[in-house]
Amino acid sequence: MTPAGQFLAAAATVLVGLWSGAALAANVEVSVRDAAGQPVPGAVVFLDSPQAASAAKPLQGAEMAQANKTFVPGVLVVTKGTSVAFPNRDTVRHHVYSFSPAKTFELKLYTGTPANPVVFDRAGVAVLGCNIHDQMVGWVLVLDTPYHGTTADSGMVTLPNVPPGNYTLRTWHSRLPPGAEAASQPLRVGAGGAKASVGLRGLQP
Ligand SMILES: [Cu+2]
Repeated sequence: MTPAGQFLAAAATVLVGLWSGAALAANVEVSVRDAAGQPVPGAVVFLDSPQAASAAKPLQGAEMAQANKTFVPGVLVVTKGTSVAFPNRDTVRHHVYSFSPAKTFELKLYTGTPANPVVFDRAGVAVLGCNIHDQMVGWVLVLDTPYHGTTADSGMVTLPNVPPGNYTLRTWHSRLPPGAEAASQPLRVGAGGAKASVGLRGLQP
């Protein structure tokens, strides 16, 4: 190849790099409504694809606290492989457990923060309870994608920095029946992003 040809080839490589890189990542706007057409706040919306799975990294500093005999936050969203701390901010002891296939574990009667965090290494939903306080319930949603968000009171959420591609758009809510799959629909994201509407059925009161 001539020097000029080498230069052109290098320039083309740079252009291809820009074209396929994050420069084109765009917003995905999702609106979630229930069977009656009302906005659904607190729905977790996420985009799955092989590319998304390879881009997912464990989160740092995740925690599911207990305060005033409730789990805080009630719903914790993490990516696969994330270590979650379970600090008890109450003076009473808690005994946290999950029997869910996504993560089965037990933190026996404790105060303060247990020495070992719990590693959530499978995608899915872990439902948390406390042996002492039956009313306590919490959820850890473990995802295999970095592209996720939770709807606001308007039922809307914007997922930023999503690369173009074909995804499965999934929507989960803690008011779906226990063990229910997240709702799913295909979504194509173009260079200018995408907008999607989700109708979430079967929500419990
Ligand atoms: Cu408790």
